[in-house]
Amino acid sequence: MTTTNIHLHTYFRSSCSARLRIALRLKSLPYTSIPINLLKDEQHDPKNTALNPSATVPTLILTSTNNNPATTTTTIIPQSLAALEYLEEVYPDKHPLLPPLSDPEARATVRTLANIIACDVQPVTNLRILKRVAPLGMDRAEWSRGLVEEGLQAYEEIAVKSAGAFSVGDRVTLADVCLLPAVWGAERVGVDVQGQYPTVWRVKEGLEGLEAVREAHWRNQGDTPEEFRVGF
Ligand SMILES: N[C@@H](CCC(=O)N[C@@H](CS)C(=O)NCC(=O)O)C(=O)O
Repeated sequence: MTTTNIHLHTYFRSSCSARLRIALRLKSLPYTSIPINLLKDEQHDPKNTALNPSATVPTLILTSTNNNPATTTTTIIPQSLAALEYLEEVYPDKHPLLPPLSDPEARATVRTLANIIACDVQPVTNLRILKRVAPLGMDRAEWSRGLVEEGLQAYEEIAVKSAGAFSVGDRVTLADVCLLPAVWGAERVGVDVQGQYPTVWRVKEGLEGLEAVREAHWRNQGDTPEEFRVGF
């Protein structure tokens, strides 16, 4: 019998890490967290960059063994969307996070929404970008706020047509998995999510009611400092 152990390089406040934490919990896949402290620059430590040449989190590591150690295989995925798609392909029946293949339009909508967050918003509001704009006299929160608002506006305009209980229909999808951590980030920089994006807000409220999401919440991680554990 083959056993797979899963490790996740993660930082409690990293939205990209939270995507994986939520997906792993929804799929009931146990994993071990390896904290990488971005504020201590541990993402640039050779122990991290050996696995993640982009010097980021998350990194998903899957080690599969059967009774013969010579056949142990290790899969290392240092990009969150690739890791989410991998989990979907390898564990499609465990809480599917994409609509069925028979509905390519809904699958495209899920990927469109996920990409708004993962390709349009997160890269330009990432820590390494904030470090570069700060010396130019730009306020970090203000920089992020405008970019997050543009992204959530685009998300809202699509989701208002596609949403049921969640962003696309009534099941949690990869779109939601990307959205929720982005909303947590938006709240941190003072975006009025509830007032400006009613569909996004309703979906966020539904997601936060799920046990798997509570377990994956940024306030509820092993590396979350005590002062942020409010409510958990
Ligand atoms: N495209 C990458 C982005 C990863 C990324 O930027 N992660 C952030 C945390 S959400 C990070 O590690 N930032 C560290 C830095 O900017 O130095 C992914 O989706 O995995």
